[in-house]
Amino acid sequence: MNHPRRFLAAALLLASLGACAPKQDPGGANTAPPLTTSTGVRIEGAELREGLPGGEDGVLYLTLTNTGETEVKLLGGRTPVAQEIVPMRDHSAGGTLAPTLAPGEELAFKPGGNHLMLMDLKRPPEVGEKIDVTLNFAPGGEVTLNVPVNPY
Ligand SMILES: [Cu+2]
Repeated sequence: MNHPRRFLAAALLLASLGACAPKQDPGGANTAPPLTTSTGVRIEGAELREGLPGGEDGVLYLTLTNTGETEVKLLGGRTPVAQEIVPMRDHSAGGTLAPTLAPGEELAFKPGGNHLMLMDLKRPPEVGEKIDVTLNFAPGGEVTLNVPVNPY
Protein backbone atom coordinates (compact mmCIF):
# COMPACT_ATOMS: atom_id res chain seq x y z
CA MET A 1 0.00 0.00 0.00
CA ASN A 2 1.05 3.54 -0.69
CA HIS A 3 1.17 6.19 1.96
CA PRO A 4 2.17 9.22 -0.04
CA ARG A 5 1.48 11.72 2.72
CA ARG A 6 3.46 9.78 5.29
CA PHE A 7 6.26 9.36 2.80
CA LEU A 8 6.29 13.09 2.14
CA ALA A 9 6.39 13.88 5.86
CA ALA A 10 9.31 11.49 6.35
CA ALA A 11 11.17 12.94 3.38
CA LEU A 12 10.71 16.47 4.68
CA LEU A 13 11.94 15.46 8.11
CA LEU A 14 15.02 13.84 6.59
CA ALA A 15 15.63 16.90 4.46
CA SER A 16 15.48 19.23 7.44
CA LEU A 17 17.72 17.01 9.54
CA GLY A 18 20.15 16.61 6.68
CA ALA A 19 20.31 20.27 5.76
CA CYS A 20 23.31 20.85 7.96
CA ALA A 21 24.84 17.40 7.71
CA PRO A 22 26.52 16.75 4.38
CA LYS A 23 28.53 13.56 4.49
CA GLN A 24 31.41 14.44 2.21
CA ASP A 25 34.76 15.47 3.57
CA PRO A 26 35.84 19.05 2.84
CA GLY A 27 39.24 17.92 1.49
CA GLY A 28 40.60 20.44 -0.99
CA ALA A 29 37.78 22.87 -0.34
CA ASN A 30 38.22 26.64 -0.24
CA THR A 31 38.83 27.74 3.32
CA ALA A 32 39.45 31.03 5.13
CA PRO A 33 43.07 31.93 5.99
CA PRO A 34 44.00 30.68 9.48
CA LEU A 35 43.59 33.17 12.27
CA THR A 36 44.56 33.16 15.96
CA THR A 37 42.52 34.91 18.64
CA SER A 38 44.07 37.18 21.31
CA THR A 39 43.87 34.25 23.73
CA GLY A 40 45.69 31.88 21.40
CA VAL A 41 42.90 29.90 19.78
CA ARG A 42 43.93 29.07 16.23
CA ILE A 43 41.03 28.83 13.76
CA GLU A 44 41.81 26.82 10.63
CA GLY A 45 40.02 25.41 7.64
CA ALA A 46 36.87 27.52 8.02
CA GLU A 47 34.33 26.89 5.26
CA LEU A 48 30.60 27.33 4.86
CA ARG A 49 28.41 25.03 2.79
CA GLU A 50 25.82 26.27 0.36
CA GLY A 51 22.20 26.46 1.54
CA LEU A 52 19.91 23.80 0.16
CA PRO A 53 16.60 24.76 -1.47
CA GLY A 54 14.09 24.99 1.35
CA GLY A 55 16.77 24.35 3.97
CA GLU A 56 16.27 26.39 7.14
CA ASP A 57 19.76 25.97 8.51
CA GLY A 58 23.30 26.22 7.23
CA VAL A 59 26.57 24.77 8.37
CA LEU A 60 30.08 26.01 9.14
CA TYR A 61 33.15 23.80 9.53
CA LEU A 62 36.50 24.65 11.06
CA THR A 63 39.11 23.37 13.47
CA LEU A 64 40.04 25.10 16.73
CA THR A 65 43.37 24.59 18.49
CA ASN A 66 44.10 26.23 21.80
CA THR A 67 47.74 27.31 21.46
CA GLY A 68 47.46 29.58 24.52
CA GLU A 69 48.00 28.96 28.19
CA THR A 70 44.47 29.39 29.51
CA GLU A 71 41.27 27.42 29.07
CA VAL A 72 38.98 29.02 26.46
CA LYS A 73 35.29 28.50 25.80
CA LEU A 74 33.54 28.94 22.46
CA LEU A 75 30.29 30.66 23.38
CA GLY A 76 28.79 30.76 19.89
CA GLY A 77 28.73 33.07 16.94
CA ARG A 78 26.88 35.25 14.53
CA THR A 79 26.71 36.02 10.83
CA PRO A 80 24.61 38.41 8.75
CA VAL A 81 22.95 35.48 6.93
CA ALA A 82 21.48 33.64 9.92
CA GLN A 83 19.83 34.24 13.27
CA GLU A 84 22.79 32.81 15.19
CA ILE A 85 25.56 30.21 15.07
CA VAL A 86 25.28 27.33 17.51
CA PRO A 87 27.91 24.62 18.21
CA MET A 88 26.21 21.24 17.89
CA ARG A 89 27.05 17.57 18.20
CA ASP A 90 26.65 15.09 15.39
CA HIS A 91 22.92 14.75 14.75
CA SER A 92 22.95 11.04 15.64
CA ALA A 93 24.14 12.06 19.13
CA GLY A 94 22.13 15.26 19.12
CA GLY A 95 22.17 18.40 21.20
CA THR A 96 24.20 21.52 21.48
CA LEU A 97 27.81 21.76 22.55
CA ALA A 98 29.45 24.16 24.98
CA PRO A 99 33.03 23.58 23.90
CA THR A 100 35.85 24.27 26.36
CA LEU A 101 39.38 23.93 25.07
CA ALA A 102 42.18 23.25 27.52
CA PRO A 103 45.66 24.48 26.54
CA GLY A 104 46.89 22.29 23.68
CA GLU A 105 43.45 20.89 22.94
CA GLU A 106 42.06 20.65 19.41
CA LEU A 107 38.40 20.48 18.38
CA ALA A 108 37.21 19.81 14.84
CA PHE A 109 33.83 20.77 13.44
CA LYS A 110 33.50 18.63 10.31
CA PRO A 111 31.01 16.71 8.16
CA GLY A 112 29.48 13.78 10.02
CA GLY A 113 30.56 15.11 13.42
CA ASN A 114 30.42 18.21 15.56
CA HIS A 115 29.34 21.18 13.48
CA LEU A 116 28.55 24.85 13.79
CA MET A 117 24.96 25.30 12.73
CA LEU A 118 23.66 28.50 11.16
CA MET A 119 20.18 28.68 12.66
CA ASP A 120 17.30 30.11 10.62
CA LEU A 121 19.03 31.28 7.49
CA LYS A 122 17.93 34.70 6.26
CA ARG A 123 19.12 33.68 2.82
CA PRO A 124 20.96 30.62 1.50
CA PRO A 125 24.76 30.97 1.26
CA GLU A 126 25.84 30.58 -2.38
CA VAL A 127 28.87 28.74 -3.72
CA GLY A 128 31.71 31.13 -4.52
CA GLU A 129 30.78 33.94 -2.16
CA LYS A 130 32.48 34.79 1.13
CA ILE A 131 30.49 35.59 4.24
CA ASP A 132 31.57 37.18 7.53
CA VAL A 133 31.36 34.85 10.49
CA THR A 134 32.00 36.14 14.00
CA LEU A 135 32.89 33.70 16.76
CA ASN A 136 32.72 34.60 20.43
CA PHE A 137 35.32 33.22 22.81
CA ALA A 138 35.68 33.59 26.58
CA PRO A 139 38.22 34.84 27.27
CA GLY A 140 39.15 36.49 23.99
CA GLY A 141 35.91 38.04 22.81
CA GLU A 142 34.83 38.20 19.21
CA VAL A 143 36.84 37.41 16.14
CA THR A 144 35.56 37.71 12.56
CA LEU A 145 36.54 35.57 9.58
CA ASN A 146 35.53 36.01 5.96
CA VAL A 147 34.54 32.46 5.06
CA PRO A 148 34.15 30.97 1.56
CA VAL A 149 31.07 28.94 0.64
CA ASN A 150 31.62 25.47 -0.85
CA PRO A 151 29.17 23.09 -2.53
CA TYR A 152 27.02 21.13 -0.13
CU1 LIG B 1 22.90 20.79 12.85
